Amino acid sequence: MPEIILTDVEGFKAQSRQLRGPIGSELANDAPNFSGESEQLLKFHGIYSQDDRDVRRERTLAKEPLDYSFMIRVVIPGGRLSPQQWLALDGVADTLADGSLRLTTRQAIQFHGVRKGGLRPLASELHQRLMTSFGACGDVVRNVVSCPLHDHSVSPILRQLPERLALAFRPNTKAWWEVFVDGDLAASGEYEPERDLYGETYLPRKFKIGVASSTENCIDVYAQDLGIIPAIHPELGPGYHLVVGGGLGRSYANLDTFARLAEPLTFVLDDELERVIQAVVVTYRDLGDRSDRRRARMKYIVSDLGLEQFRREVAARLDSGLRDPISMERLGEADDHLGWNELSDATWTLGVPVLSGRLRDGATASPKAALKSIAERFDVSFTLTALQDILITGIDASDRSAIDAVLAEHHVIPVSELSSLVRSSLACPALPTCSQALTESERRLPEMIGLIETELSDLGMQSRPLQLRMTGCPNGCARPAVAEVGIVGRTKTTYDLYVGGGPNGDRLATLHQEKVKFEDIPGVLHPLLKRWREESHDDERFGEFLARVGSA
Ligand code: SRM
Ligand code: SF4
Repeated sequence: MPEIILTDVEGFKAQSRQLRGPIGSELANDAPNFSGESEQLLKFHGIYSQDDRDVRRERTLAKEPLDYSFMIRVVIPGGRLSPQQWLALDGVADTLADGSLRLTTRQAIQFHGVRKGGLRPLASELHQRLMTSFGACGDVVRNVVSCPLHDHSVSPILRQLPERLALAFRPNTKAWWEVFVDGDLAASGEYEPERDLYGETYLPRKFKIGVASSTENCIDVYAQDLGIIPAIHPELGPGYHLVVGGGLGRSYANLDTFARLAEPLTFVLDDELERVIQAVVVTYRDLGDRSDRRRARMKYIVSDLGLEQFRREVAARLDSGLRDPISMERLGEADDHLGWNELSDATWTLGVPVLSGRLRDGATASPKAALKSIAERFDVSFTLTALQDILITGIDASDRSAIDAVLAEHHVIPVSELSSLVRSSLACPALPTCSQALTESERRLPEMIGLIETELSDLGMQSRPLQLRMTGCPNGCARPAVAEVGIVGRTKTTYDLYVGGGPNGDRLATLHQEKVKFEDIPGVLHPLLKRWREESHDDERFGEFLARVGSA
């Protein structure tokens, strides 16, 4: 057997005293950044070291230090926030970050541009409002995503599931609290043991859980390491389908990496849920590749072993065996939950679109100020969606017109006036913050939308819905691998164009053309769009059409 050489990160975790490492002492020094070891451990605390990539080259040439800052990601199970929490996050964006709140594709919030000196004040703000950034990143169970509109009154169990799972799979370590909130405790030198689920070296990599609706797929449940879909067993009654082995990241540097959709593992009853998920996580902890972080995700175990052998591994870690999966209905197209919706408890929700999830006030509209005013004046809550938008929830019918008026005063465009492309598009942050970006995404999304809309309108197809997702590299953070049109950064000036996924999220898009220049993308799409116009059935979606006829 060849010797397995573990990655450096495995060594950092093992010697970190439950994720403390040198972070505390480096926080106190004057440097604007941290050592490589601390940078890796900081991820577990939801903190990414970044530098402004717009000025990286000129600073390097001038032999000046890079412009370091930090991205902080806040864990928000199911995306649910009280108005007090929203106001605290809104304030932090202005006082400690770059003035924006970045709603993510996993119902979390990111702050960008935070300086080293702001890390502890920011953690204190979160702590005071019962929030944390711990576990938002790192090799642990990540923020649990969930369909935001599991009906309040009909399904309190589903509503509570993200929080319940977040608690069930949270690491024991108090390192975040100790390092960032109450530094004095660090002096005691005593550390709580980590729970067996994680051990001293935690998981091989991140682990993502998502709870879908039973009818539609707004969270992309098949892109999760473990997806949960509410269902009814013909004999046993209500429970959940569990699907495993999804993940969309790929790496050009490792051709053994690929996007993959989750497959059915089993059906579980509600009181079996944590136990079975724990067995899956333990299987991953034991069998995941700790010698190559690019191939360390659970999807590669499922793929390498095959689903049946993976099921046997999970069953061996359960004392009760694993029930066979039952047949599954196809989930419907993702509902973006935007606009006004009445729930069965007679409250209303208003879904407010946020392009690329970047909430900031600008010259033409001030959506951030509008949401702040709504949080201050009305008895409402907030729920972030996995499609980078925000819902105002728990609205009394009598407040509807006043809330519409606040949004109008701040020039927030009503959802009825948005094109389908604007409504459905997602883009990852990419440049200038993301260290892995090969090229632009969020900053050039409006331009790309404009180009494709012109193309659609020239073909007389502006009213046909089309789903667009764009990323600055193949890690796939805006999930382009399951989109109808996925634009994936390849080099500084080119993108790979994927087509044929769709809003049901159950089909991978296929590579249509490699290394296309930004401005050439609409032209490359043109023949496909034209065929769609000429050969599709009535309301056939672009992705369904291409899956039927092929994109060659
Ligand atoms: Fe992601 C890494 C942003 C959802 C796959 N992702 C990153 C980093 C932290 C870059 C880095 O490692 O230095 C990005 C931070 C950029 C910045 O400046 O803010 C980043 N990912 C995001 C967000 C903010 C994109 C967004 O537009 O909202 C999403 C935050 C989610 C959250 O709240 O937790 C985000 N990332 C995703 C998703 C989608 C999902 O989970 O539904 C994926 C694809 C699904 C999957 O995991 O396979 C995804 N991100 C990755 C990967 C590839 C992992 C792999 O399997 O190889 C990386 C690279 C890595 O981890 O080293 C990555
Ligand atoms: Fe960065 Fe790539 Fe993720 Fe975009 S897809 S945020 S460029 S890691």
